[in-house]
Amino acid sequence: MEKIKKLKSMAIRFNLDDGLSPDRKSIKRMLSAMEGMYLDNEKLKEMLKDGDIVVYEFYNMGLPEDSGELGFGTTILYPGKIGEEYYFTKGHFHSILETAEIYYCIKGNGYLLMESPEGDVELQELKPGVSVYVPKRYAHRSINISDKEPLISFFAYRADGGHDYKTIETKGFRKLVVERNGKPKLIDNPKWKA
Ligand code: M6P
Ligand code: ZN
Repeated sequence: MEKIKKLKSMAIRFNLDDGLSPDRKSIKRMLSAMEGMYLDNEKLKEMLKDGDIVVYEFYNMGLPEDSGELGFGTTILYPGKIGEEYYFTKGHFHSILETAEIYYCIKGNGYLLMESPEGDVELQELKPGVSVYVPKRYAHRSINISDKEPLISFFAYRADGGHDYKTIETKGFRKLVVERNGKPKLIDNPKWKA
């Protein structure tokens, strides 16, 4: 009889002010890891000359990646722009496409951009106290539209859902959120490859 591995409960602290946890190490996504994802890649490379930057950081609790578990943690997306494009997370489909995700915004102001393989696009505003449901099948990317505050959200998804970056890395999202006349604007991605 296989010995059932007893899982222990755990209490993890996420600071409401900066979203960081004193109990776990965050995974940092550097600007150098975002090459080719922004419209103005020349600008990105120019910015890198002054040194690499943490664009966002998030947590993985390292729980067993099975359908009965949940992946959860915070994402802290720092303020900034590359050309007219606000900082964003890479964005991904789940490797098990039919798995959803929830976000709960703790601080800042931004958007959650979502798109299905069939081309449906959904945009939801993220601000403190707002929880957003990401339906299964939808790729999702957070976008920080503040010029001074980090966008901090708590998330949870099925632990075996996985992350498929390939599609987004090669094709990008169909839509982008850029700053025009000082305001966020949803535009078609001129570089989107069908
Ligand atoms: C959210 C969640 C995580 C994801 C993180 C970083 O917090 O969806 O699963 O890893 O954002 O985004 P990405 O994986 O697209 O870089
Ligand atoms: Zn996800």
